[in-house]
Parts: sequence; structure tokens; C-alpha cells
Amino acid sequence: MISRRALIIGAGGLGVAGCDRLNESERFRSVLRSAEGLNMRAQRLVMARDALAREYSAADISPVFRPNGTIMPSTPEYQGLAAGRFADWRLTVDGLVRRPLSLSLGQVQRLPRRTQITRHDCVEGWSAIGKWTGAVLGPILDAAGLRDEARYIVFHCMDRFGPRPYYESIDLIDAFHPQTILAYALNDQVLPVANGAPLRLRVERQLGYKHAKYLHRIEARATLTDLYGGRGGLWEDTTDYEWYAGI
Ligand SMILES: Nc1nc2c(c(=O)[nH]1)N[C@H]1C(S)=C(S)[C@@H](COP(=O)(O)O)O[C@H]1N2
Ligand SMILES: [Mo]
Repeated sequence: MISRRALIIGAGGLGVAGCDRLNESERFRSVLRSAEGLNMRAQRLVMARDALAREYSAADISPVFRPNGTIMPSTPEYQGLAAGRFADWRLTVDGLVRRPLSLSLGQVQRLPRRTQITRHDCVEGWSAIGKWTGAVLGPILDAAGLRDEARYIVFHCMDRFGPRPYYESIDLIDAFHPQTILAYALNDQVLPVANGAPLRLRVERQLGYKHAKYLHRIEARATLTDLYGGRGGLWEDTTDYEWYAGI
């Protein structure tokens, strides 16, 4: 585990590391642009991946942001953490990283943040517009230092469906998307338990089930096939939900 000072330095250096990564993807795209035989459709698909999701105005915010799936994790561990207002909760960032992190909620709240008003679309057929504030994921991954083999970011949650913990995963394009945040506030209030307290993913170019709630661990991995059911998420493992749920 790295010290708090190292984390602050890591997060401060983020601007630079973040630009490097964007440059990398800019280079990546220009390679693709010049590649022979690549059709316009594939090019558009690549370009579209880092477009921003639409953001709304305060007047558009839904009166109630409907909670869905787990609304109160049933484990004694979670309920103990919630009773202590998450003072003892930690977010672990590990796996294929050079500097594993263990962050308190206060530390997460002091990292570079973003606020965005976006529409959440659940595959079950409802949508809601909410205002989210959270730590930008990219700088956290840069502070942890992804190893070259890392291809996916896995979000481990504190709730279970029977014996199965909820989990989700995204690729590095979504992980470093500027609107991908670890949210601790909804509509300017502390994130409610029903919506994933103390911390939940917002990955705004993806459908609702990708937005993992009740986070406690973020893991960088080279593959997803050797984790749980091998399809990268609880619903992907147990239903016909697609792993890539881009909108
Ligand atoms: N840990 C966890 N994350 C989850 C779920 C869940 O049951 N557990 N449900 C998913 C689904 S299907 C949706 S639509 C959204 C709902 O988020 P909300 O409760 O804030 O509306 O969370 C997603 N993330
Ligand atoms: Mo959903």
C-alpha cells in the first residue's frame, strides 16, 4: 500500500499522465485513420467511443432517482459499515497495478472530481436523470499505475445475489473516459444506500447494469474469462445481458 503523500503526488501528477494517455489514444486513432482497408464504419465506431454522453440542466433532474436491483446489501459487513457512516470502509485498487491503493471515503472525496447531470437507462425499460458528483476514475488508475498487461477494470461490489457477489467490468477506453466517475453524491446529497453508498460507478456511455453500486474493490486485469462466470459481470454470467452495453 502506498502512503497518503504518495497518493496525493500521484493524483497531482495525474494531469500529465492523463494527457499521455489521451495522446496515446490520439496516436492510436491516427494510426487507425491511416490504416489501409479500414472502412469508414469501423473508424466511426472507434471515434465514437470517447464522445461525451449528453449532459442535462438542473431543470431536467428527475424528482426521484429510482433505485433498482439491490437497495440494501444484506451482509452484516455492509450493515456494520453503513451504521458507522462508512468511516471504516476502504476502496482497494489492486490487480495489475504497480502501486496498490487503499483509500478512505475522505481520501476519495479529495481526489479530482467531476459533476454531471446525465440520463440513466435501465434495460428493464425506465430512465432517470440525476446529478452525480464523484472522483474521476482515470486519475485514480494513473496514481495506481496500470501495468502494460492490464486490459479491463473490474468493479467488485459488497452486495450478493445468493452466493454471487455483484461485479462488473469495463475496458480501458471507458475507464479513462472523462465522464467515468466513482460517485459519492447524487443530486448534491450524500449518495443514498439505495443508490449504492458509499461509492458507485457512473459509466455514462453504458446501460444501467454496468453502473456498479456498493464498490469496495477495483481490480485491473488482463482477462475476464478466469473470473467468476467468465463473462465480466454478474448479469452477463447469469442472463443474456451483453458485456458491452454501449449507448
Ligand atoms: N452492486 C450493484 N450494482 C448495481 C445493481 C445491483 O443490484 N447491485 N443494479 C444495477 C442496475 S440493473 C441498475 S439499473 C442500476 C440502478 O442504479 P440505482 O439503484 O441508483 O437506480 O444499478 C446497477 N448496479
Ligand atoms: Mo438496470
